[in-house]
Amino acid sequence: MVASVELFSRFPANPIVTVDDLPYRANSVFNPGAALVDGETILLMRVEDRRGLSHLTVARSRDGLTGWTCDPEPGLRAAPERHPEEVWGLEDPRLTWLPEEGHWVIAYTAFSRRGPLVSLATTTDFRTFTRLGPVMPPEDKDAALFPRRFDGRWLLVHRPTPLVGGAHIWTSASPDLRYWGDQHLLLEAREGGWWDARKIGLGPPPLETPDGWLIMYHGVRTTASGSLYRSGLALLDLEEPNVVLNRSDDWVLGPEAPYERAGDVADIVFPCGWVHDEGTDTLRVYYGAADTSVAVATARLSDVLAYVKSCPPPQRRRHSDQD
Ligand code: BMA
Repeated sequence: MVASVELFSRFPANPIVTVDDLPYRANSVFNPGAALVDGETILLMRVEDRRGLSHLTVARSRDGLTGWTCDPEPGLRAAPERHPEEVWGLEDPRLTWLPEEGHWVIAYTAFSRRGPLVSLATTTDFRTFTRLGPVMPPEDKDAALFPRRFDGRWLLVHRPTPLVGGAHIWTSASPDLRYWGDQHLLLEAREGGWWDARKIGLGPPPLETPDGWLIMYHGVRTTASGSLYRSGLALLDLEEPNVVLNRSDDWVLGPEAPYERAGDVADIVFPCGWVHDEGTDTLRVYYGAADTSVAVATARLSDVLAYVKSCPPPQRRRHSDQD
């Protein structure tokens, strides 16, 4: 199914946060997680310092589009003396509010000597943070938690990278956010010429809608001049989120604007957060542009759902679901 018009509109004043908006010197700011806290939109942004290592810094805005103020100091910085897995920094946070626990969970990439892995931390106010520690061994990234339990267990979406066979999106379940099992292959990268061949990863956390869990994921296409990062959509069953109902064949957001096409890493859009404004039915997707700045695109959630529901069910390449 092809959407007749572009679903997402770029905010005209993009990029909304650049390195010049930070109150301290850094190289770049990108790939933010997003949260709505007391009506204020919070971005937890990946900031790459002038060593090349990343930490996470908070920006706040009343309307989620303009008037961003960045905190004077990093919110969450690597602590390699206590957490050796963070030796090369913290990257790409995704934020999920857990009503049952009364706090946010941040799933982020800790860049260890053995490669990137998934770590969790919690916060209530985005001022103080508590680490839960690593939950997946390397190489594994692009993780986010569902906001509630299924059959008594939390569910984490993540993207391990095996030596062979491409990098696909999996889920793992846990009774306590600490011990994880029951791994399930959720969504496969396609093959050959597809925009999402060989390597995909979750974007923002799954969004609960009456039609199912909406997910946005990035797909990577390797070309002679580098990688192209674009994003597509899928819909998961509301009560059995390991069941994929629909998947877009087309990407819905790809590098087009100058700030997405040129930067530290060219031709990257990398969404890590979104906020749904129920009053206006507006979905705001926050993404890193060219690994250099933060941008936002908006859509009507009802249009996005109508589109994804018109997409076909996913095709499995193989019939055994764990190979
Ligand atoms: C991925 C991650 C992202 C980055 C993207 C494009 O593997 O490292 O943080 O935005 O590559 O460089």
